[in-house]
Amino acid sequence: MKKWLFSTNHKDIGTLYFIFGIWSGLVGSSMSLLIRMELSTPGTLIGNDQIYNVIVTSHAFVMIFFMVMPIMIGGFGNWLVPLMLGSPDMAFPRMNNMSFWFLPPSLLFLLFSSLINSGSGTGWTVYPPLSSNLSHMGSSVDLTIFSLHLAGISSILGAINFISTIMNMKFSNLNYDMIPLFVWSVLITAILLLLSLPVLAGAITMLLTDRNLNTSFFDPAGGGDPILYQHLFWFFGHPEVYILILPGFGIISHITTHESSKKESFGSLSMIYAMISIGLLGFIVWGHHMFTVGMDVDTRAYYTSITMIIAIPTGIKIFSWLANLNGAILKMNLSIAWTIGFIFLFTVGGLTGIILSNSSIDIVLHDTYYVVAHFHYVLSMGAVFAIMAGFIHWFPLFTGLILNNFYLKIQFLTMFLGVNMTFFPQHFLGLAGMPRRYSDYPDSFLAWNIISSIGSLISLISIMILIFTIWESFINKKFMIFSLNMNSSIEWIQKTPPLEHSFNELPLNFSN
Ligand code: HAS
Ligand code: CU
Repeated sequence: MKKWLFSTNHKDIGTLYFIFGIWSGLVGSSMSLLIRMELSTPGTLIGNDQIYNVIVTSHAFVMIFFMVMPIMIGGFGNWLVPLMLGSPDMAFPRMNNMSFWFLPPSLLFLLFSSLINSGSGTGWTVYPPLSSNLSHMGSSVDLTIFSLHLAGISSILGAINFISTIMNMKFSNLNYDMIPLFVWSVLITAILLLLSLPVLAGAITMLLTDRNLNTSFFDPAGGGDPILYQHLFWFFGHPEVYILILPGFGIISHITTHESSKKESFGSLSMIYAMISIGLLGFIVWGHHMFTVGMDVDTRAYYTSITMIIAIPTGIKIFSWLANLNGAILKMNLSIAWTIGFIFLFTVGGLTGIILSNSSIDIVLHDTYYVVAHFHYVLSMGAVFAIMAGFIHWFPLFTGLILNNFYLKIQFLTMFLGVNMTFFPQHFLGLAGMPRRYSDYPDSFLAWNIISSIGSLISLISIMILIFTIWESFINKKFMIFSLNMNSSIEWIQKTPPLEHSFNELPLNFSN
């Protein structure tokens, strides 16, 4: 057995997470292309609606639990948090390795669940009664639930590790207000994970016993209530969407500061408070996913108002990033291109979120493509753009190698075109009433769907260029030279003030 597979070193484990996340990203992208192929033609291509829904469900799970979370928290978090804190490793290095190794079997269970019986065509929300044993007999949904249990254990262990590391292993004279923003974002993300995942675990375990042990938590015939499941799911589900974006916020803060050569992030302390507010508010807005269940008008007013309040701390972040960039002479390298792309397109997605938070509007738009457009703007163009920016920014640190700038430029332009062409028309489809999670649609929706599907093919080309660029870098082995000469490394340090403790060791640590 290869030794590094069982390594307890935070960098090795971070690299394992990156490899795993990139591989899952390819799996999830393949599924998304199947979805777009089905929808590029009216009528049916796959020929089986259950299979179509299974693909939609797996696409969401793979992208959320096996691509974005492992790369952002597992990859960037493990690599950078100890370095930025000046600590030798994570607090529990062996548990860190175990967190990673829960994921491959979890992914396998998820993928196997679609190979046995008729698969889980429940959507990532797994609502009963669709997910109960009448509509989904066989063991697919049970296997999906088990997969989520494993992924949940992995994340909870990881969260405990990050919280312990950040609170106990930081440089002794590093106060909390001096901790780099990325580390803060990971700390808040970890707390969100620790508080929300057990609720999901409870909900899916109750579903499991409803399916197999004759309980009736969610079955009115036995005195239960399917709405209870929705409350439990979204008490996890809404914090989860901020789990997916907060580490991205941290990455963007670092890159805007670094690229504009400023001494510190604009409004560093208010950025910390903004992230804390987003984290806290994220726990009390879940009802905006359930406006159509028949809530009374006061409850709707509450969820609408409290949801809109999240625009305030998020606006503080957007405007602080812009202030960070203000007046800077930017060398337009590719990590800043992805960063500016992030700021613009994440804002577009955030604004459609504010529109959806209006309960009366949401009753019309719920379960339409407008929602799909909203969350792909904040995820495919928010989370993924932040990942790309961070990956390009720190690739030389992770590997010692340089990525070819020309290829990266083509890749950025094709991706920017591809994702916007895929998802912008989905706003129109949603407003026209096209529902999500159906494989067929009236002919009047054809034109925008074709444009959307062509956009997805352009994104596919972009992903291929990215893979080629990474391959080319490893093959050509162009090393980044970090000079041991004090002056030049000091210059590097000065451009990245929050990292000064860690980057002192930069030239030496490629191999350990
Ligand atoms: Fe969302 C559904 C509302 C942020 C992800 N969201 C989803 C789903 C996902 C998701 C995955 O209220 C679908 C789940 C499913 O499968 O059913 N979302 C919001 C709001 C915000 C928001 C208000 N979402 C995110 C982030 C995500 C994410 C971040 C992941 C990364 N979302 C909703 C609602 C639904 C929803 C409804 C349910 C829809 C339905 O029917 O199912 C906010 O956090 C966004 C804040 C950001 C901004 C932009 C920057 C702020 C500036 C300040 C000025 C702006 C102001 C607003 C003052 C607002 C620049 C003015 C308003 C104007 C219109 C001009
Ligand atoms: Cu939400």
